Amino acid sequence: MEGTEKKVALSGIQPTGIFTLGNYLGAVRNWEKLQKNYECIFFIANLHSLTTKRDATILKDLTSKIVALLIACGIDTNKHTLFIQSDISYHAELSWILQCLTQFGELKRMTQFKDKSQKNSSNINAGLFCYPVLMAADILLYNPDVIPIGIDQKQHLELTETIATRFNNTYGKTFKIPKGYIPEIGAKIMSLTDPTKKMSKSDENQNSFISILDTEETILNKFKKATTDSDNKIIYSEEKPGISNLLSIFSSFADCSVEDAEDHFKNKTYKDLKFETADVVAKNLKPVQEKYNELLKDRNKLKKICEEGAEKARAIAKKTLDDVYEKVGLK
Ligand code: AQP
Repeated sequence: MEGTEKKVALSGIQPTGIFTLGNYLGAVRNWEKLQKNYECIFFIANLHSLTTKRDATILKDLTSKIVALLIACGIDTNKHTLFIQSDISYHAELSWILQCLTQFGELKRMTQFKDKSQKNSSNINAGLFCYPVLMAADILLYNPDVIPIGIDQKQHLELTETIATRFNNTYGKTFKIPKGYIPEIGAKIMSLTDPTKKMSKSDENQNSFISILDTEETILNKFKKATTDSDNKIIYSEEKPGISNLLSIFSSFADCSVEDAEDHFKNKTYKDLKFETADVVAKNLKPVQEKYNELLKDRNKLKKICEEGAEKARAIAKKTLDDVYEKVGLK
């Protein structure tokens, strides 16, 4: 019935590694919650992951592992759409058209491009530079209402808004201007070893992140080694990035506010904070890990789920791209 349709939420994750607590708290956990009130479209952004050098077999393997992990984290593929980006060639096609509407200077300003080229100075490729335009295409193909993201993607989403507005102004109203949905807590989980940097799944230092599949023992060991500071006050403050990060993680999993977490640790030590955070993280991840191990036993089924998802998504994307082709004069 017209007017009663659910709004659409869309988000993606790169298969660059088993995802971390950062990806989970900043994105995936919110995806799970959004399913109640939105029609959701989720995808594995495997085209994006080619911006860094990788082994084809590993990429393929990680892609199905991420599918299993998302389902284990509560993505309901019976009700919502999950697909693999490269199964729909329209993403790359729209990306090209949008690149022709994006300025070099706009892409040069992207902080993620600057960070990633600094981290990987021997492979600053054009794909890495144009990544935000492919992201704009990923979004605009589906005209979603809301995009759940971590703070690190905010600048890219703003660029999507700019490109969409420019396209609409040039060729007539085509794209809905998407809105970001950034969680209050967990929007930016920081590295455990350097809490001034965000936690990333492709960080070479394994101790800097908690992987969703880490064992209880590994989780505890990583938290034990987490960088803190030299006083002993458990408070959330910009001057205490390590402690603030642990408090964010604790409160996200203990389902309380950061203030409640500060109160809980008022007369306790850094050691208590580390041990209790490790404990609540491990307890919450255990059921996800069990479900993941079960799901991974049937990779054909995972493949079928993604094929069905791609079929649904392709129909929406085709409609948008046909409209775009007509508007720009390609059809
Ligand atoms: N540390 C983080 N805190 C909160 N949210 C985060 N996200 C990523 N890191 C954090 C959010 O996770 C979603 C999926 O991210 P992605 O895999 O598509 O790309 P990314 O942002 O580049 O994530 P990584 O882990 O840092 O990957 P690599 O190491 O491959 O570059 C996004 O919504 C993101 O905001």
